Amino acid sequence: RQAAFRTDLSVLLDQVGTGKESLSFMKRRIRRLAQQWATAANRLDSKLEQRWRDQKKILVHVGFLTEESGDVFSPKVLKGGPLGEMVQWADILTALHVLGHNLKISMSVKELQGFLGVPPGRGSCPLTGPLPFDLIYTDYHGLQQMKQHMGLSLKKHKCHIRVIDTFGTEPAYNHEEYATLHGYRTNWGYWNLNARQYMTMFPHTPDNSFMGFVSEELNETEKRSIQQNKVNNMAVVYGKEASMWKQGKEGFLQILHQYMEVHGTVYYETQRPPEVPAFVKNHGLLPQHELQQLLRKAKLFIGFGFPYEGPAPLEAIANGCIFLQPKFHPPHSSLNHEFFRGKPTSREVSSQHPYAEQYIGKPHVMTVDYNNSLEFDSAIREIMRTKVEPYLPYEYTCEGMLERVHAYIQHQVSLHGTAGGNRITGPLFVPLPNSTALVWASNVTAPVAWPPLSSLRLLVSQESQSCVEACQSAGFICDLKRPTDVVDSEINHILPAFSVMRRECGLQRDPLLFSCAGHSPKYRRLCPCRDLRQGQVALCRDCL
Ligand code: U2F
Repeated sequence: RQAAFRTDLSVLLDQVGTGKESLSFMKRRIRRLAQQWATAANRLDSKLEQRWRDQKKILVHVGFLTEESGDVFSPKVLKGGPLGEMVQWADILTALHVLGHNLKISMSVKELQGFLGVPPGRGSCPLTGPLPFDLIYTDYHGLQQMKQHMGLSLKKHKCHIRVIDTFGTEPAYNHEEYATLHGYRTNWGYWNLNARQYMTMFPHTPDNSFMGFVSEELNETEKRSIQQNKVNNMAVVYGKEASMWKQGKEGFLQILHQYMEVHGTVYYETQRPPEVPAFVKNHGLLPQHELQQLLRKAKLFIGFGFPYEGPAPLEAIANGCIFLQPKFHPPHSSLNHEFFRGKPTSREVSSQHPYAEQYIGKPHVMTVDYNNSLEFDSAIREIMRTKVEPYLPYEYTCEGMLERVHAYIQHQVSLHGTAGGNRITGPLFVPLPNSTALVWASNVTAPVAWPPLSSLRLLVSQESQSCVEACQSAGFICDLKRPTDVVDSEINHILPAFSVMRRECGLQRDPLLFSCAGHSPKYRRLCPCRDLRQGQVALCRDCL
């Protein structure tokens, strides 16, 4: 069946259910953004020019909100706890509904069993018949629950699963045997999925798919009125929980206070949290739409280093604030920071919000060393002098998210670990030049090609450089998932690469180990990169 765009969200709102603060939060968000989604649906509809879109049967099983996983998030919704995940799930549900798919939503193991056709009370009895869904969106908690309740058949149906995974999973952690042998085993990884099946909150690593979420887009009238009503000396602090204000913040808060009126939205029950200095005007935790109003007036949104990689900075920038954040030197990662420890990635987080730093940057984002009070002081003065317009990258608009999710659903059809997808044969790599250079693929065949091979560029990294960096520095994005011919027997997530000492090329023989992220001083990586759409990094130019 052909999928038809939907602009009425009432069926979706009923499906989400009631009885928990998390669900109420998600429904308030869905209602508030309904008009934006409808406009975006109409725009994408005409952009796609009647193209055929398959209607898919989709199950969304939100594992972290199930009682069976402990649901630690719901009780904290009104108390300053994490909301980023709920923002994202609300938007995923809306995108799937608006795109016109046949959606079932499960928030408990019982509902999951019901939808999968596993008889209740026979928990470990595997699903025997065919999978009644084309796609299942879940998270790591949900994956675990599905393993328990689908037993062996999970293996068979694995390619239909998409895992919403905030911070991402790198191939070396995902590959069970490799992770176990080489010290990459964590609580979360080792599911042996295709790394594209993990869908992240920001485009962290091209090894995974970027799912994202949305932020409100302003029309021209709203933009003008915001710019007229900006209060040049008003700052809002990023941090809704008192613990985010703890320790070592006094120095730069004092400097900030010399120039600006400081506002906060810190949750409190009866008394002002002692961590929040008296000069801060604390509004308490605000409903999302009231936070947007506050951000419309403020000139500066200032991060203290935590939470990492949340939605709020994008909302602030979209409402015309400048986002000031600390640079992390050395970068934070699972190797040196408690928060990331055990997460299946060794990605180096260079600041509180690397996406804001690397994809948006000045004048909307300033990333400075907070330990250097001169640098901090001059940043504040620069912010007060700088005029900025509200800005929202296309990939975080409703239309951008719909476009991306549409492309994934229609094109990412056979995501399984072993070969398939694009097959590249023949001499791919010409002799290595001393400097990084583009090398064109020749003798290429591609039975199934998405992204199309026209978007492919080959590139050689420097020693120690990953393919993420090598492709990025040439204005491309890494797209390392194309099985190449085997000439090497070593198992290593750095391959394909050129060994500097041995002066020889090694290609990757295990499709699950293709990793944009891998790097080593002993190797120069061979990096398939692809072109990208302006403001939509997940898609190549000819990918729609
Ligand atoms: C991130 O989670 P957080 O929930 O801490 O992320 P934030 O950027 O603070 O914001 C989430 C939403 O909270 C809303 C705001 C954002 O959309 O509009 N909000 C609000 O409604 N009222 C307020 O007073 C203040 C904010 C990240 F998203 C998670 O993935 C991480 O687990 C977490 C820890 O790094 O950080």
